[in-house]
Amino acid sequence: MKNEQWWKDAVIYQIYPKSFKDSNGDGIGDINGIISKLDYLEKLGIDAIWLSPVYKSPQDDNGYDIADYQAIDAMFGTLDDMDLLISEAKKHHIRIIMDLVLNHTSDEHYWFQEAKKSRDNPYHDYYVWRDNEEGELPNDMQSVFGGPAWEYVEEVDQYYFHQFSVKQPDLNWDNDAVRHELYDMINWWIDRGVGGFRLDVIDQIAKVPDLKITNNGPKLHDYIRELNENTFGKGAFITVGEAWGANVDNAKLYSNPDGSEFSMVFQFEHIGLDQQEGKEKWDLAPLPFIKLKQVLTKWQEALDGSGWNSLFWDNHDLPRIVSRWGNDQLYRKESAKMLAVVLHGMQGTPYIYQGEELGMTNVQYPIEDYEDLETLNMYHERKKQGYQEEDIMRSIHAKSRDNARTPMQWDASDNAGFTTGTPWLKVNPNYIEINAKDNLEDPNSVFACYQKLIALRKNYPVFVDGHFKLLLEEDENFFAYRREDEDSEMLVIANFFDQQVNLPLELNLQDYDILYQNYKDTSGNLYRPYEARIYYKQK
Ligand code: TEU
Ligand code: CA
Repeated sequence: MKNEQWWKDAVIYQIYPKSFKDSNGDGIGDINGIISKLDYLEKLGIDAIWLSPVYKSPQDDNGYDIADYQAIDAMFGTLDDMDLLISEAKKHHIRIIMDLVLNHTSDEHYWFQEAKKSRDNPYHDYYVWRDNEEGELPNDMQSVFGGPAWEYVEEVDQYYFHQFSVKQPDLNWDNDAVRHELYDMINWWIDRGVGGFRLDVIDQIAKVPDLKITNNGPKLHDYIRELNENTFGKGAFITVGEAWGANVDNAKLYSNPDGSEFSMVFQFEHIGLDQQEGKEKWDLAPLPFIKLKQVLTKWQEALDGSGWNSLFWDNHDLPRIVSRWGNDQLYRKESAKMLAVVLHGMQGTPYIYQGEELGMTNVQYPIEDYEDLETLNMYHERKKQGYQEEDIMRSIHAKSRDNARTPMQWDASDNAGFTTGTPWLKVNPNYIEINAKDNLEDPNSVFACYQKLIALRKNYPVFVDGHFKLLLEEDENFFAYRREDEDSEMLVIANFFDQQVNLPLELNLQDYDILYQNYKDTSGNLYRPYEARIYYKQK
């Protein structure tokens, strides 16, 4: 059971519940909304839903600040609704992957409410505290969302450590009691029938603030193995750790085929390429295309046989890929499909973020329309530092997390069919042209492309086990590679840009079948803007 790796040919769909589908008109997506769209997801062909947090939360960071791990937030529904989602999804052959935020809780969690009362409260040591010495912060560490990573609490005359917002105090993983409370909670979810877990910022749990260590602390892999043994290691669960500090060496530990840690990790090396080196994500730089190919190739080669890759362009923290590395105007559909082909042809488990399968795009709102705390904190900080308004807004339009969080576009009716009320975040005005209903009616839609790619993965083992070889490494236009196993060979060839180009490869095309093409026809070696094809032959 433990070694049953069902997730190797699986495709995962991420739902950001607040923005997926509202069932009761309060403008906020909810669990019943998700249940009402299971048919849609089954049609797409996905195997599991990664559900971003639905636990009880004051929503300072949209649920990544958990006040009770064993309760559902009223705005999303009830525990009964959650149980129903798990069982209804099962009928659609879909498993539910819960999002576990184990690095921190909300400051409104009972543990923290107790912890801050006094130094000898039994929960005090659940968090990371340092004494107040003459009004000085323990050190100059900064939180990910801006400002100091330390916050003073008068009752105990100490500072607590928070890597994220002030309302997200870090849990103290060096305390046995904390770890075992978390294991009990995870087992409680396992008993409810979930299919796996995504582990938020898991590489930051073993922090050592006195040495200014945030991720990859010395005890990290001991803690992960203990977590595994006490919980999901006992069954055939899919587990994916989020690790901004992952490299190919530690990824082999995280995704060790012996099953001692996780199924796989989310690594972000490709995601950080279009920013100025050593600076923040807001400091934009053009995508270095050759480097992108090198980075993805490095991961494909390194983990083949000794680990497992997760494959993604998008998630709830990232801009929409078609607006980022595609062309969301003239070639929106072509480039969305090309990006899907390049990603889904690789070895690993692909993740689709809600709306990606429709070719949904970024938004360009005035600052008043943004909700994300990271975006708003950065705006105010950079204003103070004297940045130009238009430069700040350019960064927000390119990179704000709200690009991914605008409501799902279901149809061309008011509010894109997401809600009958007022949506919590403005709907992208392009929903009239870009929506699920139109996609479903069009056999050449972006949706149809994703559906096809998922089906191919199920039917051609080379998608799962084929070795990866990059072709045309130095070519400035093509992203091309070969996948090969004992019986077959597959070629993925994609023109990554908006110019028509000739493929500089000698191929005996009569030998191959075309499994997928994103234009209606093909014309030999000529590739039109963003044209992508998948060739296949049996040996
Ligand atoms: O994200 C981890 C993380 O480091 C992000 O804050 C990242 O730096 C940022 O989003 C890039 O824009 C996870 C969750 O995915 C994110 O939504 C949470 O806000 C964060 O953890 C805290 O739980
Ligand atoms: Ca609702």
